[in-house]
Amino acid sequence: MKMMRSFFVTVFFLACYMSLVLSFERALVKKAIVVFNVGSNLIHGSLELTQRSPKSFVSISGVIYGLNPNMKQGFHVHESGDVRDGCNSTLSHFNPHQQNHGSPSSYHRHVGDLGNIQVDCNGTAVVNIWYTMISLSGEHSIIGRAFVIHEKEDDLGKGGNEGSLKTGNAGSRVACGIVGISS
Ligand SMILES: [Cu+2]
Ligand SMILES: [Zn+2]
Repeated sequence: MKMMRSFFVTVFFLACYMSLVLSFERALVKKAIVVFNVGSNLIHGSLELTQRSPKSFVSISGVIYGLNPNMKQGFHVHESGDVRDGCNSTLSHFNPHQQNHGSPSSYHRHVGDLGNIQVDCNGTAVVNIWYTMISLSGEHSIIGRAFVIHEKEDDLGKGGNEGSLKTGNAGSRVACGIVGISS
């Protein structure tokens, strides 16, 4: 009789545990989308973001048109997805750990520092890359924040001046898009 009881108690707790795990799994975002529909009318395109699990890298792929031919242009995740004043109201680079600006491979960097995108001679950037630090869930989640493309090249914090350690001297914000959950 006692054994029966402990068996049912064990089954009950296992079931509770499993449903908890399953609901956690359902809450995870695995696919997101960024449409560059704010800023310059000439720039358009979108990026697909995928992440297998909260600890794995985020892969980003897509094409952006209407950029500056043969240039590198700064590319960041900014803190907010508020575009009421265009890309200017998306606040600064997403920086939950109060670090200086850097490159995607620096130890000291903003979580939102994604470096530059390379633009070809037609003004098109083909993006096919993966990044660590950013995530689609948890503390480093970028859902609801914004991807911003800048006018100029990001110096990755190596410019030797104050601006370099804040923004990478990438100049004005030419286009941006909010990170949304994929349909
Ligand atoms: Cu930026
Ligand atoms: Zn930064």
